[in-house]
Amino acid sequence: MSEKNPRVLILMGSDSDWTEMSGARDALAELGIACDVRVSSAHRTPERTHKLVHEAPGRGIEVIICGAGAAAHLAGVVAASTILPVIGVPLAGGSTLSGMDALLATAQMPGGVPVATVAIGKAGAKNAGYLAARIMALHDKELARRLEDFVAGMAAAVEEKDRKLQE
Ligand code: RP5
Repeated sequence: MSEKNPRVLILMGSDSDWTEMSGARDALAELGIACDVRVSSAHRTPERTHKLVHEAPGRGIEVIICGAGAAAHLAGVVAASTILPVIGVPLAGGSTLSGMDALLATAQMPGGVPVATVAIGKAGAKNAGYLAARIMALHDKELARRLEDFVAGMAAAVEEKDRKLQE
């Protein structure tokens, strides 16, 4: 699922992760950011994962989002192989521990190898997309304006809900 001129690489440990991870792509699309979505596992395809990560800067990728469940080492392995910002999404699917295992595996990185870890599951995936946008907006004024509009739109939606409640 590759869009033209992607700025964000979304990696998932398995295609079974897409139900939870699609929110990251949706958030990026909402802000007009192209992404490349790939299935690659830290455990089952370590060489393929390293290749995708090493090729990323040359392809114009600015941020990498990784989603994995259970023994979720994908984000950590990716962060160990690049200096691009890496956002980790712990996933609940495929886990008997509701994603707590993935949360700890993603967040508990050793000093010097950061993974920006978001919430478990769909909410985390959406926020991974918005966080990637905020990182890129630091050097992209047009994107920063779109983010300001998005935030203003959210505030307006809350006010509208309250207005309707008062009717
Ligand atoms: C993890 O194991 C994947 O990210 C997925 O969340 C989980 C189960 O993978 P499948 O067995 O569905 O391929 O590595």
